[in-house]
Amino acid sequence: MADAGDSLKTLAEVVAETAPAELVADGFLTVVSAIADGAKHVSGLTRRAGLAGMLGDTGEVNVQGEIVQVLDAAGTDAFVTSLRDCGVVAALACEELEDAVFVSDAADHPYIVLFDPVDGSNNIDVAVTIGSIFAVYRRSDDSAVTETSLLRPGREQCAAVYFVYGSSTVMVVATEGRVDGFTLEPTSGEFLHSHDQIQIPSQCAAYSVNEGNQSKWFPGMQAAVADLRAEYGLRYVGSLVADFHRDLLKGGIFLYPGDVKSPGGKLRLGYEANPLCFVAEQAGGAGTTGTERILDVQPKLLHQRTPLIVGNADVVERVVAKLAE
Ligand code: AHM
Ligand code: MG
Repeated sequence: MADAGDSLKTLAEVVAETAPAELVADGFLTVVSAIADGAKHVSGLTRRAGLAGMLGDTGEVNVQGEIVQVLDAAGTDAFVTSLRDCGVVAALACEELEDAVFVSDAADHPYIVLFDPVDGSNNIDVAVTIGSIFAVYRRSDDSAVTETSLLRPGREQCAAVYFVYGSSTVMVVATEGRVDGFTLEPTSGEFLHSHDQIQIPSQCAAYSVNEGNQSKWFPGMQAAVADLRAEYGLRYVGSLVADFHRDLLKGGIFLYPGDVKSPGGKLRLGYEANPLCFVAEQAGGAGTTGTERILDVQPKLLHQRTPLIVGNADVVERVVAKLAE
């Protein structure tokens, strides 16, 4: 029986045809392929986690103060290796590593990548959807790359990529004005073009927040979520990338606010908020801290955290207005 996948374009074909010409000329396909290769490896480990020794933790604590899961460490190794060795990445930074990795200052290494290798680590051991998230920048000039070169506002991203390792493995690639989805065909190992030019649906279908934190929220956020609760259903996976992916395809809003315990929020600006807000904006959505567009925040620290509200633009606006009351 013919499979629908037989007629679908590959990731390489779509990127070559649709990515901005100046990116393609500068090796963009090489970066995207390096990211995809790492993700295929992580997807394979995820699918047989309990058989491949990928459950449990390493006993170590990372720079975020979080216990490192075995898959976090394996994912970090896979993506650091594929990006460092791909030949066009100047520097990279990862949620799991305290320091950035500097690869080359040569002009033919024009890309900088910030990433979360395994998002939703708490869900690994219970076989719930997890993912990986990437922010891609072009160097602003040919001068030596330092940690300051990595502290870029999200609006300067040239692309953002994420993966969900869920009921299928899906890759989403966003460049200026365009978002496409690709599904991993397990037999050939190819990502095939399954979601053409994604736009967030105009109707918000659900809100997504850890309601267990309600007592710690500031009064404005309590009022804003009460407003959402009165109108929408609740969906919360507890893996940001999975919650975001559902919102992108079905309409929705995701919130992880600051609270009295962590006023600066939990999620990371560079590895999580910036890339997902870039995707959201290219798909017609919006992302904010509550007072500022996420993509305009000037990072001061590599591992900076941020409050995050992202999804349907009109509903994000409604939350911002409630917070300002
Ligand atoms: P991480 O697994 O990369 O450390 O990400 C943090 C995760 C997000 O995926 C998710 O949205 C959030 O933390 C869930 O937090 P909580 O368990 O506090 O609701
Ligand atoms: Mg994460």
